[in-house]
Amino acid sequence: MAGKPKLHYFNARGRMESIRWLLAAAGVEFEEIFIETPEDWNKLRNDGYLLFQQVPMVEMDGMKIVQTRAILNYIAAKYNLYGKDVKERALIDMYTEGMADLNEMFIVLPLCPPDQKDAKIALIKERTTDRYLPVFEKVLKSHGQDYLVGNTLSRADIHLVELLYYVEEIDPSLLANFPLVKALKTRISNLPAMKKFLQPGSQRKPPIDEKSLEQARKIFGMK
Ligand SMILES: N[C@@H](CCC(=O)N[C@@H](CS)C(=O)NCC(=O)O)C(=O)O
Repeated sequence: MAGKPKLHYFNARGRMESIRWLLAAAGVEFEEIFIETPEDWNKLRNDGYLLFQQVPMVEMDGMKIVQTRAILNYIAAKYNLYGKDVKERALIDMYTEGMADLNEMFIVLPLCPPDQKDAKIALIKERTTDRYLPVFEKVLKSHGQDYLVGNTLSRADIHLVELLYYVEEIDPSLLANFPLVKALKTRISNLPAMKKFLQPGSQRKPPIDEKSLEQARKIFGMK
């Protein structure tokens, strides 16, 4: 029997967090191997396990999968979170790519110089309320169903709800004008697998703190 997937990354959200969310939604237990020192990082690279010398890397089903999107695509396809046909998949891909663009703004925010942080947060807020959430509110309104695509849970729902938690961390009022999106968040958060993941003590990661940021900088030799 295949063992649990092994996730190689830092003990932080970064690019691995969506993978943690998706596995949790699929009810898949996973192990985490944290890169904590430059030595850990060099060993992982020197062992030849990282196709592009980058993480995230997930060991799963006899493969060492890299590239965040490739990992997410594999998990979504394997656990039936990727639509029932190519048309549903196209919708899921469109929604997911939009979400990935917004998520990227959150991922790079901690690396932003302090004097630019307020402007970046303002841009995230504007994009959230003016570009992304109106789309998902409209989609939900257009079909009146409980999930974004095909009236069934897909990765699009999971990625959106993950993002909504980040949006609320910067300003909970940003969801105020999106009642259907808010209801989706509640619905997904109440699914048993998600409920478990949202409990304190799960493998979900908090916002990165200065100490972890410093550690990541050291590992990569960043200034
Ligand atoms: N396109 C890649 C980007 C991965 C990436 O930039 N990973 C960073 C850590 S979050 C990394 O490994 N940086 C080291 C390097 O690029 O040398 C993905 O989505 O997986």
